[in-house]
Amino acid sequence: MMDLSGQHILVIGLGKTGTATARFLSRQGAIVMVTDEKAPDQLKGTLDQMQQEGVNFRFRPFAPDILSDVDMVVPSPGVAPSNRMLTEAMHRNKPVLSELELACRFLKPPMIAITGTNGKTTTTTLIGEILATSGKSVFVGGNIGTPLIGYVDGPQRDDYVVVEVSSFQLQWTCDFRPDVAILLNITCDHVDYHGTFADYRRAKERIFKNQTGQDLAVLNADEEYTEVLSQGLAAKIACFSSSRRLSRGIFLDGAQIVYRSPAGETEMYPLDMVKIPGAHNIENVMAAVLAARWAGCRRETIIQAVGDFRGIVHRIEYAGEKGGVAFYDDSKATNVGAVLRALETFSRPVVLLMGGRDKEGDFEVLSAMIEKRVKTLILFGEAKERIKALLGGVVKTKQAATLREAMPLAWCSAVAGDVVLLAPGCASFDEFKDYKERGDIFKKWVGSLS
Ligand code: UMA
Repeated sequence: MMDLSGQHILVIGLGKTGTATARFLSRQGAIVMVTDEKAPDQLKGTLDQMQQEGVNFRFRPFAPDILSDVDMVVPSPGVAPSNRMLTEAMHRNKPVLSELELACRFLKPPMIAITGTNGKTTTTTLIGEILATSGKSVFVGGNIGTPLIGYVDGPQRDDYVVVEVSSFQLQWTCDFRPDVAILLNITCDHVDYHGTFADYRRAKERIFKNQTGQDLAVLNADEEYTEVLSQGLAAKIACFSSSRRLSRGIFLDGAQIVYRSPAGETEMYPLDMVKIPGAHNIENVMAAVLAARWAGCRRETIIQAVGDFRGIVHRIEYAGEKGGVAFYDDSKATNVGAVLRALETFSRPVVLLMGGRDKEGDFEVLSAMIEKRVKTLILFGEAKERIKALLGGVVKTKQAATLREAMPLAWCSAVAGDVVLLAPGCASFDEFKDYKERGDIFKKWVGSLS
């Protein structure tokens, strides 16, 4: 454990992570400074709340000269590595630690960490459900909602912690070492933040960096990077595959999911226990089963918990039906890989709502799938012109300024038997607070139709 008392620590960003970090650091006796791009009057509610809670901190303006007084910097995940405060901190050789890194130095229970471009939230939640069904007490958090630093600030009495970790949180880790680390998949995302796809990928792969032979690394055998990556890992490796049989690990074989333990024993799980739609969800379930078996959960309990699991809100969520048209909310599809997965889920013609704030996604990757599944593409938001330039020639395309204006266009373009799918492939911030608000607006609109 690290002694933080008397250390001058700067927390950048006062969202969920920054406030939880400041609270923790203050209790540890650190001299806490906080800063945010926003002006103090915009943060008034947050600052008042922290004061009421007795957090001992000082607010400093967002300017590099405040770095001269600090021993360490803890950036919020949303602060990109190219941010001038962070480049200046690096320039001055100030240690930069993510909240995740700080938290893991104080964490007591064994940790299962999940990353990947898509499926993190589903897999994290499902592992939590399986462990709980098995009678184990568990904290589920991280990128999914409650930062890990908030957890280590408490009594830490659980048997396990299951954390969804993002590339943003992994970026500034050095000693972070999960007992089980799961990397579900990597496709293009967050290039605007990391700079390049290679940097994004390197950040994700940091999840395995400090693991030893006592730990477990869970990898997707169907990803081309897996073979090379696994050669460099110190951890025990367990793979999952939905396309081929494996001698160890877990794979899909017809109507069965087959698990082969490290000792070579075989266990069967019926595929129809999986109630959440889409081929990608079978992969998420397989990864979850590997983690659950590692934690000693029994096969029968796993089957029960997977069978009871109905998925995540805003993740290919059924939103209603009107005149034979089915509506699905996949507002959580904020990158191209997620849109691909959503489209793969449907065999019916799709009217696809796409757009929002561009994250420099490689939209052209969608071309073949859009040609195959989509009858009309409805584009909206800041990204609409770029998506139109890349995909407009593939299928019939319509445009609207905002999602709110695009939704009626989608309804007019659909006939009985079609699916209207909101899978924006972009961030929501040009029109909404977050993807949740975007999905809620969509579902409310669907509700108003029927
Ligand atoms: N800020 C700055 N400068 C910047 C960026 C942000 O001052 O350059 C300030 C903002 O003005 C704001 C605060 O920082 O006041 C917000 O910090 P933040 O964006 O890091 O958000 P948090 O509220 O701390 O939420 C973060 C995660 N957000 C991001 O990674 C962008 C949440 O994941 C996570 O649930 C939460 O910590 C708890 O762990 C959200 C997310 O979108 C869901 N994650 C990405 C994803 O899943 O794709 C990675």
